[in-house]
Amino acid sequence: MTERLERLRARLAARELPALLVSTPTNRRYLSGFTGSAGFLLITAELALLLTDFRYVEQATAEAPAFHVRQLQRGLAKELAPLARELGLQRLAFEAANVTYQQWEQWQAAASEVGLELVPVIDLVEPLRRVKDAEELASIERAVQIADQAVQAVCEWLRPGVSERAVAWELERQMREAGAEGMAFALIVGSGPRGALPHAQPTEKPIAAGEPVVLDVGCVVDGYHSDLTRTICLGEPDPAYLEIYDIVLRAQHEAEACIRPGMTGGEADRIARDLIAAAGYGDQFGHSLGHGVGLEIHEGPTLRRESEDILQPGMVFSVEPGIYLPGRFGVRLEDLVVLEADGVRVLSQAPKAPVVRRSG
Ligand SMILES: [Mn+2]
Repeated sequence: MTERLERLRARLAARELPALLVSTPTNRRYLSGFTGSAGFLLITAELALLLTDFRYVEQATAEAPAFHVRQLQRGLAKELAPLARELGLQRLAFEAANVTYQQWEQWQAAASEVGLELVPVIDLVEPLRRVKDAEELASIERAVQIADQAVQAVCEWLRPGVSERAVAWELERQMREAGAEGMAFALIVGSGPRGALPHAQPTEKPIAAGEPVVLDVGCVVDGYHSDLTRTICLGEPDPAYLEIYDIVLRAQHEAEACIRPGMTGGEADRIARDLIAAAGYGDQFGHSLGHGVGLEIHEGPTLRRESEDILQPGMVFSVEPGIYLPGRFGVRLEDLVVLEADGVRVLSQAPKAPVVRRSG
């Protein structure tokens, strides 16, 4: 944590910002270790304060040893002016992407009382989070493993006639029982034509034999997320499905084989996109190739057409090409990978097979 704080201070100094108020929960956790749901960090070149309410003082003190914990009695808006006066703050940067308009109005009123200038900033902490350290990677790998095992178990358990919601619940149950502290997002189960909706929420629709099913699952371990998509079919598939599956699989393989450190997210995206376009389905791959995963399910870097994010060793991101045929079906395959010096290492180990055939 101390090292993270020092890297942040270097960024503050480079932008000539004397102090930063951190209000984004994931940034607060990343910088301090504090896992509670409420509180702010106030960081200057010398100070590291964690401001939280009565509920969290003891927890914050234990979890964030690099920070001096202070109890907020009346809420930050009311305590900002005296705090700024006490600390002699003249300029305070705040995270523009994580403040409500109402909060900003209240802070602004308090700041003007004491001549404090509030400076909106974006992407000050987030870039630090892109490259994972060994401990973060271990948590992600555990979350990946739990999702892999759940998908594998559910593929063995699944029978025609089971509803999408029952499948989602079984996936969730498996992951919870394997130690997940939560789901990474509302799990996606889309069967038949519903698989053409990239973010289909599970319904009571029963899954029929021969229908492609998109399963997009993930869980949380130590605050870190996993994200895994497999497309399966019970029983006899439509030949069109197998053809599409093969294109998506080749696009994913190609991207995983060719992504290198130093590429931009846009260049990585293009590897898969060009292959899918050449097969005639460019317009049916309407989302990005991937996204960073960590304390948030979607974070930097972004692997989309126009992304100029430079891919660096230690980054963890998804590689998830898909083709969606409205009214018919969809196919998406998603792995989580970690970028290493010579290319990606694929973390996801759930089998990739277009057809799950039942023997009975
Ligand atoms: Mn994803």
